Amino acid sequence: HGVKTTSRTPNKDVKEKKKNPEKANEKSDTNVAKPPGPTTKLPPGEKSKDNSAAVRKPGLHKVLALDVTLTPRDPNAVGQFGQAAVVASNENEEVMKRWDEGHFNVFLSEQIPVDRAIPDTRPETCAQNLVHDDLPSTSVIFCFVDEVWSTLLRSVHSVLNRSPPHLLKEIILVDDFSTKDYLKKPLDEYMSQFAKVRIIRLKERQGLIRARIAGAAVAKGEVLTFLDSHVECNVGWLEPLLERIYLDRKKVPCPVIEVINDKDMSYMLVDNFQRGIFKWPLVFGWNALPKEYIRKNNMTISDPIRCPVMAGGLFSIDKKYFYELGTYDPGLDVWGGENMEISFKIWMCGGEIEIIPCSRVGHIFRGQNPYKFPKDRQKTVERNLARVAEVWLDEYKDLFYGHGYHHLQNRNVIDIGNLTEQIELRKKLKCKSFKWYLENVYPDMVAPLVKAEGLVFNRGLRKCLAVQEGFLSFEICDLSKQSQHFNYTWMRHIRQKNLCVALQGTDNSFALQLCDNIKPEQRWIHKSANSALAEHLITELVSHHMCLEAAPRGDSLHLNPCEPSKAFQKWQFTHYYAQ
Ligand code: LR7
Ligand code: MN
Repeated sequence: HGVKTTSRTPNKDVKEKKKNPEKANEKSDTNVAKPPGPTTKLPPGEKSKDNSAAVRKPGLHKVLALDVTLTPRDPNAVGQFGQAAVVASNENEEVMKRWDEGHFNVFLSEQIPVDRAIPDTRPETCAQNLVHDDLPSTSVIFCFVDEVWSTLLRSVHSVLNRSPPHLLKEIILVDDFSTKDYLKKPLDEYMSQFAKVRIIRLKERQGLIRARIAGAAVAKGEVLTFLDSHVECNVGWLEPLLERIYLDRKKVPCPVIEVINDKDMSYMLVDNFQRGIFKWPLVFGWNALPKEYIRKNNMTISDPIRCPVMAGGLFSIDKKYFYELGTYDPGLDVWGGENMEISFKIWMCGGEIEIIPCSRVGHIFRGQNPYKFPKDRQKTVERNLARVAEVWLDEYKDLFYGHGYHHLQNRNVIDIGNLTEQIELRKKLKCKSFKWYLENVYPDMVAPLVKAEGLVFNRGLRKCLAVQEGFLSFEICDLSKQSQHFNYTWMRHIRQKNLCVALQGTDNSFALQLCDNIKPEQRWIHKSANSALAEHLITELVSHHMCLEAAPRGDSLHLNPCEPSKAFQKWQFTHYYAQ
């Protein structure tokens, strides 16, 4: 729960789309990605350290398809042109041995040039698109902890090789207290070849959220571009992102995230028209834009796609704007939830999140995090999400807690830290409500505030639950009587105003109590129509199944062992919104 499980499903293997690389008769001096590597030669095109922009007249130009690797030094190298690479069967053991270093094919990655070419997967019109001559410059920020050497280098090279130099202010590597030796001196030495690359070392493990904040703090570019440390930026990736910010500084553009296969390292295309969404309880996912929406807006495959939430790792944002938004909540730890936080914050406080199809970056999707969590992984992510829910979801936070996170509300057990500053920030920025966000940004999201409501009909008794002078009773059902109206909430409460049906004391009696999210005696499980105990109200107070039952004379309520066919244990609400 609450853990990002989405791995993108690629649609086609791009190599089929691509013409065969012409044979070049260069010598094979492949820059293999073996650590520690400082002795390896520079790929061509990276020798010049100063690429300061010539004086340009403001105007428009075609997106620069800068790619020194279009005619790579070694066209026959393993994995060249983003193709799948195979490992000889006698090397399989080695592959498995190295796998856990990064939770992908580390062995293979080392044999692939750090500056390999990848297929240009942009929609065809992208190369013809015009962008402004005077785009803002960017600092590219890579945070990493114990990243694999070859992928870290390939990430950096892809930015150096495929970004117009005058737009790339610098590359900032934020080392989040890595434990590997090759990321210390050898990395310093290797990166010292590149005037634009700076390394920042955190003195203790901060997690990716605070590591990004640390990177932003020293960045000199007008725009911040965050990337994961195992990516390959594609041809022409940068300008379309910067162009959006140039047009409106409150736009937060993301590239299309393509798939670098974790087994064979091939570069794979993903489906068009995908946007980032979330499902309860704040689980990120991809989903295709509704066909109608595409038609209604006359969208082509290269048009920006508005996204309710971003995946998290890859985006550009105007630096000043990032600070106006208060960066990230620095109380978020290690990994997870920060993509929800920044997404809600951007939309609710006046910005926009877009995927830009003309900007494409490959990312290695891994089955597991290859680094340690200082505390329990699950608990870390849950706590982060609870912070986000408390600050941004308003009354909808019940939907978050109601989807398997009831236990998170017990602040005696789970300390989610102080939220005052975050709540103050939201007020200061005069951000809109979560209701506004749902209605305007993510209208196809189903988010009923209660699971069911109306009369609570007992099948055996054929009467309805009612409140009379503060006590529970039964009456002839009458929709017009407010005393018979109850909500069945995400907190699993049977609720009328601020009163909840509760099991009281040890003598099996019932009462109305002030609703309290933590008390198990107020929680009733009401199962879906096609389960064995459908319509029953099962108390959460005891571990074995005990059900709420009406006495046949209708003068009292009891708690009895659940029986699937017992009509006096069956309760029905008038309207159901969710199960
Ligand atoms: O403690 C840490 N310190 C770090 O510096 C933990 C991680 N990191 C670094 C890490 O080395 C990596 O470069 O932070 C980066 C992201 O960590 P990953 O690659 O383990 O994350 P992920 O790709 O599994 O997860 C996605 O969700 C995260 C939620 O917190 C972040 O937002 C990631 O950036 C994000 N990645 C993407 O959006 C790429 C596409 C994945 C999808 C969907
Ligand atoms: Mn990642």
